[in-house]
Amino acid sequence: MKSRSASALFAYIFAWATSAKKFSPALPQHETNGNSSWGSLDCQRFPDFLTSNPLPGGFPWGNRTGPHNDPYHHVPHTGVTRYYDFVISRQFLSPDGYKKNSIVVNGQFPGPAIEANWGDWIVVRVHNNITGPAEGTGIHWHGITQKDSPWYDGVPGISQCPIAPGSSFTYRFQADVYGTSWWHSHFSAQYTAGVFGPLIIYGPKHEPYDIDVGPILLGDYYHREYFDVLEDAAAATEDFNVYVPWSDNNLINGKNNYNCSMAPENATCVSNAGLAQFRFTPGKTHRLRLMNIGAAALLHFSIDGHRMKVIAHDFEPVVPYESDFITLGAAQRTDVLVTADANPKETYWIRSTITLNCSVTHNPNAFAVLSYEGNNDIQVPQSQINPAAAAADNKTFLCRNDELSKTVPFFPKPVKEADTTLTIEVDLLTNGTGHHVWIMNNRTQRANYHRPLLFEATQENFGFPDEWNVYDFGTNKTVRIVLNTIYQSAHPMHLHGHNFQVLAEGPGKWDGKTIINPHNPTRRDTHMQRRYGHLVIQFEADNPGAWSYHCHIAWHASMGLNIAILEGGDELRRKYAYGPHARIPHIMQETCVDWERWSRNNTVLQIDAGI
Ligand SMILES: *[C@@H]1O[C@H](CO)[C@@H](O)[C@H](O)[C@H]1NC(C)=O
Ligand SMILES: *[C@@H]1O[C@H](CO)[C@@H](O)[C@H](O)[C@H]1NC(C)=O
Ligand SMILES: *[C@@H]1O[C@H](CO)[C@@H](O)[C@H](O)[C@H]1NC(C)=O
Ligand SMILES: *[C@@H]1O[C@H](CO)[C@@H](O)[C@H](O)[C@H]1NC(C)=O
Ligand SMILES: *[C@@H]1O[C@H](CO)[C@@H](O)[C@H](O)[C@H]1NC(C)=O
Ligand SMILES: *[C@@H]1O[C@H](CO)[C@@H](O)[C@H](O)[C@H]1NC(C)=O
Ligand SMILES: *[C@@H]1O[C@H](CO)[C@@H](O)[C@H](O)[C@H]1NC(C)=O
Ligand SMILES: *[C@@H]1O[C@H](CO)[C@@H](O)[C@H](O)[C@H]1NC(C)=O
Ligand SMILES: *[C@@H]1O[C@H](CO)[C@@H](O)[C@H](O)[C@H]1NC(C)=O
Ligand SMILES: *[C@@H]1O[C@H](CO)[C@@H](O)[C@H](O)[C@H]1NC(C)=O
Ligand SMILES: *[C@@H]1O[C@H](CO)[C@@H](O)[C@H](O)[C@H]1NC(C)=O
Ligand SMILES: [Cu+2]
Repeated sequence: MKSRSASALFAYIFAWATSAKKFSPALPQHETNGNSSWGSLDCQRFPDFLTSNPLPGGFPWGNRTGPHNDPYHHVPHTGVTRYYDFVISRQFLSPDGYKKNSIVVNGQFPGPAIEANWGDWIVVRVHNNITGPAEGTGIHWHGITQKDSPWYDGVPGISQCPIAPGSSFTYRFQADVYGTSWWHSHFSAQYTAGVFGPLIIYGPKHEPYDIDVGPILLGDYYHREYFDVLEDAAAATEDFNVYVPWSDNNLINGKNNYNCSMAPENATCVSNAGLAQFRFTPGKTHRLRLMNIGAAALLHFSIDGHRMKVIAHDFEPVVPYESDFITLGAAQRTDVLVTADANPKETYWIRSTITLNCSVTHNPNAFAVLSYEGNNDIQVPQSQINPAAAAADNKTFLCRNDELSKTVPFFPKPVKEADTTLTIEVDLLTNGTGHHVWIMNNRTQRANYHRPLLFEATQENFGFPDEWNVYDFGTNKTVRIVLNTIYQSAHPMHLHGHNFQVLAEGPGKWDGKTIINPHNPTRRDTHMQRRYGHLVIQFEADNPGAWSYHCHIAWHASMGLNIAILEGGDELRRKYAYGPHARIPHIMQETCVDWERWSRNNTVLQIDAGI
């Protein structure tokens, strides 16, 4: 059941769209999404800010507007802690009608939203109940800086040992930035099995709107279990269609339809399982929190008959700009405002489309249905794609983000002189045994689940194995990293513990001098490195810890496209060293003991880089 052309699929969806009238999903919510209400009309409502613990003035950040509400500084101290309980286990679900064994949190696909106000503390108890087979886990809070809590970053082999099956672990960190993000497993490629969900932190607004629609989770989806897909990506094979895995579908809030005659004979599959639905209030301005939670694909988002205004990328507010479509690489987020100014009696397609030039899929097109409040007879939309959105692929065939000159941070920060510059060449290597591995300056990365880098570094162990790919920046304050890729793939590069400035992005190698908007370059925590291109980032090394800088394509990270950054020099060792006055919580060591014990009696199949 391999390749079917995109146009044939489009014809199928079009036929389905025009033949049906009333919008009616074939499967109930609990069969598609388990205990999750995402994508249904009675999904949870999102406030502008959490009022359950009102503070003076209602807003914990008071009247902060203007340059003082830079999300990365002057964090308010609310004294409020938000508690969450996650139980991770396997469960059969049919998000797009195809029944598959998923790994989910609290029986929900996608997982539950974490919500907090800027400055709150977030405490999440995670229980690993993954059985049949059992495996480790670890949860990353994407974009959170984890200042003074680097051990809660959730990366097995770098910041912690995996949480052993049957064990629990409690993460505790401050919501020290605000805006839209997500949490996800960082154990191998486990998040692609369903271990992810939104992370929303309310903060000051720099652009007014009326209604928070909440998260819209977009991304490629695979019918095979993640470990099987991973085996392909890691296989010793010449076949490009094996080591570059094909996704089967593209989902919006955990839903889309699938043509089951494409599925294997023995699959349990229902066509027209159901699409996600959204409601607008006529005349009001809505905030949509778009996020790409997929494994690999770069995609385009648009809404028929509506314009979008971009107000933030990742956790960074931007000077607002209009856009016909939004481009999101894996792990990127964009907040948009949409005014409900179309005919309220009509329904409209919301579209998310995988760019076929950047990744391979059996179905690039995801749809959701938008209707307006007051319309109680929701029909299948007949709307046409906005012409500029239809041309999106032509504009992004290089697999890149919007022009850097267009994405201007709302809180300006000029480029400083870098104290140190690291230049890395990225390439794909077929190694001596015929496996494909990504190399960064000739090294591919592999983490050791038993020896997290953070703990080793605080014990003054410096003889790290080559395969940990460690770069120790010591006490440098301003670090610049230049990536030049000489291969055809594009990479959404994510840095932990920081947001970064994007100094330059373009074809070929960086010339060593070009900087776009040097007085205020783009900032975010994940940015596309285009095919055969360069990406130059710079960050303030103000966060002692061990931080990964990696490609967020799950299969690429698994194939070693990571470096591990050490930051802080003596401060890192002084602050966090083991010993009688250790600031690393004892639970970190216990987690390693549990993992040690479990892995002695059970085989850990680490066929990849581990993160
Ligand atoms: C589904 O796919 C099959 C096989 O590729 C195709 O023959 C059929 O027309 C499609 N179904 C619909 C409803 O388009
Ligand atoms: C916030 O602004 C409101 C209205 O402008 C004002 O009444 C109030 O005193 C201000 N509060 C603080 C803490 O500045
Ligand atoms: C799903 O929700 C039901 C009803 O609230 C509850 O009994 C059940 O335990 C939940 N399932 C999981 C896996 O959390
Ligand atoms: C763990 O998962 C099993 C089935 O996989 C389930 O029966 C059990 O209730 C789960 N435990 C918890 C604490 O959710
Ligand atoms: C369907 O058949 C294939 C090939 O024999 C097998 O690998 C797969 O596990 C089967 N799937 C199910 C759901 O039985
Ligand atoms: C992507 O687009 C470029 C330019 O149109 C083309 O040269 C290249 O072959 C395309 N690659 C893929 C994988 O489609
Ligand atoms: C995309 O570009 C191709 C080649 O230039 C052109 O034929 C096609 O019409 C364009 N598509 C759209 C939707 O603009
Ligand atoms: C090639 O890479 C694979 C996957 O990382 C690894 O298992 C294998 O040992 C490597 N072979 C050589 C010769 O280094
Ligand atoms: C990688 O290794 C090759 C062969 O050993 C060498 O020629 C090349 O200079 C190395 N590249 C880098 C970036 O270190
Ligand atoms: C700065 O970083 C470089 C590596 O890029 C390292 O060699 C150097 O020792 C660091 N300098 C200080 C002062 O830590
Ligand atoms: C590990 O296996 C041994 C031998 O089967 C058994 O005695 C021991 O209790 C097991 N330990 C754990 C932690 O399961
Ligand atoms: Cu990549």
